[in-house]
Amino acid sequence: MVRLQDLPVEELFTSGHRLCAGCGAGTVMRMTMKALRGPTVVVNATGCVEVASTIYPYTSWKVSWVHIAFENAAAVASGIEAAYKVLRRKGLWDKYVDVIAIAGDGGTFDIGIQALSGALERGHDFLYICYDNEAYMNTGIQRSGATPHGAATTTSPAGRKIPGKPEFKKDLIGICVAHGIEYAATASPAYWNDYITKVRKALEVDGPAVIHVFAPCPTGMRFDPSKSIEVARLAVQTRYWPVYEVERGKYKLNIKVPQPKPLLEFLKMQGRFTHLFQPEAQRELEALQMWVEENWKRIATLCGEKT
Ligand SMILES: Cc1ncc(C[n+]2csc(CCOP(=O)(O)OP(=O)(O)O)c2C)c(N)n1
Repeated sequence: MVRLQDLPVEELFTSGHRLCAGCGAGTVMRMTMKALRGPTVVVNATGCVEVASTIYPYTSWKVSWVHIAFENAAAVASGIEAAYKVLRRKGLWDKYVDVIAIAGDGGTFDIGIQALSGALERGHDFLYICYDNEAYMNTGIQRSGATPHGAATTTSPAGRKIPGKPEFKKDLIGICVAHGIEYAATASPAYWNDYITKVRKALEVDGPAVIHVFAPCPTGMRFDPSKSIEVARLAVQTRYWPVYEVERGKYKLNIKVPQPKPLLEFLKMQGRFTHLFQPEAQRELEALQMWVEENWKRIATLCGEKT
C-alpha cells in the first residue's frame, strides 16, 4: 500500500479544468496520475473528463494525451501499444511507454464494450480505467448499463410510468475477468491509497488490466458537491460498492465491511433516489436493497469470505 509521503508532489493532471465542483472523476484522474512509473500515453474517450479537461487551447494533462471517439478507447490504446512494440523490435525506440485508456461508464459498459473485449482478448499490454458516475453525465444524465436499479435519469425519469431505471447494473469486472486477463479491480476515491496502489499494480502487469472506479457526480446523482468523498466512502461502507481485485482469476476483498451502514444512508444523500422513499416505490427500494445484498454475497463468496 502506498503512503502519502511516497507520492510525487508534481501534478500531471492540473487544476484549471472545467469539471464541476466536487467531481469525483476529477479526483480520480489526479490520483491516477500520481501512480505513473514513467512515460505514459493517456487515451481518453469522449465524456466529462475529456470535454472538461481539454478545452482548446488549454489542457490539464501533462502527459501525452489523445482524444478518441466515444466507442473505441481500447482499440486506440491497442494500436498505440502495438506501435511502440514494433518500434522497439525494429530498434527505432528504446523506452517503455505505458498506455492508459480512460472512459466513463457509457463509453465502457455500453458503447465501448466490444472494443474493450477485443483488446482484452488480444492481450494488449495496457491499463483500462472506467470511471463510473453511473450515467451519461456530460450529455445530460441519460441512463447507462451502469446506472443502478431505481435511479432517476433523464431517460429513466421517475414518474407514473416507471419508478426510475427498471434494469440492474452490469457486472463489468465479471465480464473482463471472463476474458482471462491477469488483473482486474474495483476501487473508490475515498480509499485513495487502495486506488493508487492498484493503478501502479495494474501498470506493472504484462498484459491487459482493468480498473473500475466509482466516481460520484454531484450534478447527475444530485448531492451537495462538498459531499463527494463522503458519498464515495458510504458506497463502500454500505456494501453498495464492493472493493476487490482479481489477480489471475483469484478474487480478493480489499476493504472488508463487517458492520455495514444502512444502504438508506447512501441513497438518502442523492436526489436521484428521492422518489424511492415514497410508499408506492417501496418494492423498487427493496429490489435495490436485495440486489446490493446479493451482489455483496456473490463477491464475498468469490473472495472466499464468510458472508
Ligand atoms: C457514437 C456516439 N454516440 C453518442 C455520442 C454522444 N456522446 C458523447 S459523450 C456521451 C456520454 C458519455 O457518457 P460516459 O461515458 O458515461 O461519460 P460521462 O459523460 O458520464 O463522463 C455521449 C452520449 C458520441 N460522441 N458518439
